[in-house]
Amino acid sequence: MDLEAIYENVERRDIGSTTGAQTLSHGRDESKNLKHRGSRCLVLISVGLGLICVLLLVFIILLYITITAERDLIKSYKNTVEELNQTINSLQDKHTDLTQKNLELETKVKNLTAEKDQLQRDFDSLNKKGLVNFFMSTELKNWSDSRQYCRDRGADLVIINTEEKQRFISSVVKERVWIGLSDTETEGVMKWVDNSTLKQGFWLKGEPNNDGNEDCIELNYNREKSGWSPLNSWNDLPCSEKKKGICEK
Ligand SMILES: [Ca+2]
Ligand SMILES: [Ca+2]
Repeated sequence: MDLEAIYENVERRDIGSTTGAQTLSHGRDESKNLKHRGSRCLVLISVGLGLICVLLLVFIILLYITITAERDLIKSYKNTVEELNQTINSLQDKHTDLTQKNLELETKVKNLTAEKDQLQRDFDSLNKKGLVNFFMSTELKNWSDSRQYCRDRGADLVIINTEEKQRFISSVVKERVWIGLSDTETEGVMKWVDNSTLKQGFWLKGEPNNDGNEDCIELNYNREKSGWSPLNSWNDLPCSEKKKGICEK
């Protein structure tokens, strides 16, 4: 081998050695670039996932708020409906009560109308016979003052000398009232205000009993009283007791 060939070989080896080193350095740079790109991708993916998580969280919170608000609204509607139902039920009960009371009142009105009609017939019947000219005093007074009340009005306490009159007055009065009978002059001798003596009495059972000192006569309206009947309703009482009186013109 000559010298020129040797030099040529050496140059080639140098050139080959330099090219290999450059190739190695270039490979290292690319690897670094790849790693760098990978890190960026991971960061971007992480940020993207984080954003998605935040958005999901916001969405869930908004959904929860919406559902809670709707649930409260439904609850409120439900309460309102229940209150309305209670009010309707209460009104229905009141309506039923009022209907019942109305029916009862109608029945009472019918009964009172029938009673009034009957009294009117009795009144007309008595009027035809000249038996009616009664009125009741308006104040509670003792027997003498009640009599004076009647006399001041051109009348006197009533004289009841027939069953028909007794029945009529018993059916009219709604409280205990004085009649024109007493035994103030002589105990046990009953006299009417026209000074005539009693011939037929319509006494309650056990009366007159002059219990203590009872000289003035009342007509007791109380139908619940033992032994009471339209023809058994008189009682003697102390004349100082205060009652209304039945006057007769
Ligand atoms: Ca007496
Ligand atoms: Ca008595």
